[in-house]
Amino acid sequence: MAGRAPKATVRPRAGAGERYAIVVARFNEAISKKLLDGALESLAVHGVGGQDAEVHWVPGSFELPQAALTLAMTGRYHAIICLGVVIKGQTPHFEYVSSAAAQGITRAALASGVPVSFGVVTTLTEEQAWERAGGAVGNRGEDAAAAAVEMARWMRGLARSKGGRRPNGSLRRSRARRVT
Ligand code: DLZ
Repeated sequence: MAGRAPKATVRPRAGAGERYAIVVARFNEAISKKLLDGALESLAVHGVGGQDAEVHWVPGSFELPQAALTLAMTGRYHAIICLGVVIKGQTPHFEYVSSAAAQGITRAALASGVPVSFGVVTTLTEEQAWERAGGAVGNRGEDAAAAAVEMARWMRGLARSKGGRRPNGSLRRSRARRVT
């Protein structure tokens, strides 16, 4: 399908020892839950069991960056997955919330050195949001989880190839504590 990444090949125990945190915004909860279902299914496809995926709910997408950065800085996770649904209303709130989420999530990743993926659906209508939460256009939660896994594994590989010993894959200058 256009615009969608090819599915990863599943290797047994591919996700052994990896831990992920999923932060989900409760605003537009019925749709957010579908994104969460997609993210958990994607992690399972990539060999990450349910016990290695911790789910944290926050009030809205505006709160995603702070939660993501806080979780990343614990050093417990190989990547963080952010999920939310921002639907354009009658006020400029849409722009504030969606741009705060996008910029904040970017900053959380760069400040912590831990991959933080962007699974926030931003749409003009509720129908468009449903289409991107397991409907005709796919599931952005699934895509965000796959991106988090890919980045986490790329960073771990890079750390190993450079002789680093950081199990969460973070680079030497990262401010995040180690995964134990
Ligand atoms: C207030 C608000 C509005 C109007 N719209 C959304 C939305 O479409 N999606 C979303 O995730 N959150 C929304 N919020 C809530 C804000 O994200 C935030 O939780 C509140 O402004 C409190 O900080």
